[in-house]
Amino acid sequence: MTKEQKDIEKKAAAERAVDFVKDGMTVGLGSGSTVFFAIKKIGELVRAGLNIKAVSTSDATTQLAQSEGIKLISIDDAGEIDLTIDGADEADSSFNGIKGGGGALLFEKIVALSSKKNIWIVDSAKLVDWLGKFPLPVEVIPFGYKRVFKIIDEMKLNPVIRKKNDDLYFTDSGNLIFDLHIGKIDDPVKLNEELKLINGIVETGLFINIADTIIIGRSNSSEIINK
Ligand code: DER
Repeated sequence: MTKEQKDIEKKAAAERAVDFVKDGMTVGLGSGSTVFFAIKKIGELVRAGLNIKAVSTSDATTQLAQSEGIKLISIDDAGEIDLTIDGADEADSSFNGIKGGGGALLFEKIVALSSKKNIWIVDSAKLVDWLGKFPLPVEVIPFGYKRVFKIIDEMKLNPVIRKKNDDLYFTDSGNLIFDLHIGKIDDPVKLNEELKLINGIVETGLFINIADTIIIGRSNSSEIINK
């Protein structure tokens, strides 16, 4: 699929997800190129009178939401979030997925876990039979990161430290990302548990049992699947 075709599907899925946003809601805004279309649509509706509060998952989303005139509140002021709309890098038929391609996995997971309902919006290429073709991002604190790298390397999970140009990539929380080139992940639940036991790993991009609904762009239409 070309980038143009993917963008058409992303937009179709994103705009369908915005139909679930209702007046008075507190809405979690994910991050990335698919959520971009949802934030633009929500911005349009806000300017036409929709009254919502939103919680952002990244600096980039904060900037975009502010430029669209969407009222943002902190996650701690939000209490329970009614609905979060986010993208994913891969999603399987058990509604598990990989996120963090854009580096926002930590805040995205915290916002998702604070939400009554989570909708993922994806182009059709992201719906997969099994997770792992997309390298699994894990967020690691900089202190002692080489030790964490060695442990993951010894687990044969093929970590690559994410870089931006030639420099280390840092997340909005000042952490590093390791991208794990695993290939087929046979047991995502077990792998997530194993990784989270390693001191220094802050969060993994495995989102297990979090999405309630996945909206898949299909050409310029969309399909909704519910758990
Ligand atoms: O970084 C992230 O977790 C993003 O949400 C990612 O999973 C989806 O980004 P995309 O919509 O740009 O592909």
